[in-house]
Amino acid sequence: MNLKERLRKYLVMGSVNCNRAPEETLRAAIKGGITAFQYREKGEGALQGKEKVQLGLLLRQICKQHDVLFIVNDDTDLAESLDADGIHVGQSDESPADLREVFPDKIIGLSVSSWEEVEKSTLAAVDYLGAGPMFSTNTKADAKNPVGPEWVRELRRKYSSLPIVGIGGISCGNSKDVLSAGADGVAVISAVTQAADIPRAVRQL
Ligand code: TZP
Ligand code: MG
Repeated sequence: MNLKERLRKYLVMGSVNCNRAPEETLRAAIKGGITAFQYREKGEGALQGKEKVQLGLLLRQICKQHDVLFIVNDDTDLAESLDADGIHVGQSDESPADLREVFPDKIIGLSVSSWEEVEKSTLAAVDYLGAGPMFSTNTKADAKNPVGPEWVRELRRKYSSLPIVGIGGISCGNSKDVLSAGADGVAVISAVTQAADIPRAVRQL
């Protein structure tokens, strides 16, 4: 599978997003067919220090067993110690150019929500873009305003071959709008973590 295919169904989560054990949520999502996972241990009540690493090791191991791509949000030390396949950063995190120096071989993902953000980023150091928020979301407290699938369409027009995933407020009902705008995949938190039937939700994305 190439990177675009591996980003088709991308679950993002940490312990605070789960209403059951995170490893059970991840296993159920894998059963449904996720292709990528991002460990994003963030927000109020998030695990810290050793506990954050412990849970990361467990989730990392599960992804390895099932050949699911394992990406770490933001934290370079954690990406290193979990032997992650990649790291995902936002606009106020370490820059992709600096990350590329430290991680010549890891996948680097960058969130972008406007042309201004694209222009100030070194896209040559980026393997895929996270475009969003697509729709309104309650999951991320400091989420920017929704930019809609039109943002994916604009990015795709300019970057014909760069892998792009939509993120933010994506559900089983609206994921097709993101994909038909040109995204290679959809990244979701609540559509999967809060689903009554997780494998079914993943199949419908
Ligand atoms: N980045 C932009 S929106 C968002 C992140 C991490 C939250 C996505 O969560 P949900 O529940 O899929 O809207
Ligand atoms: Mg960040």
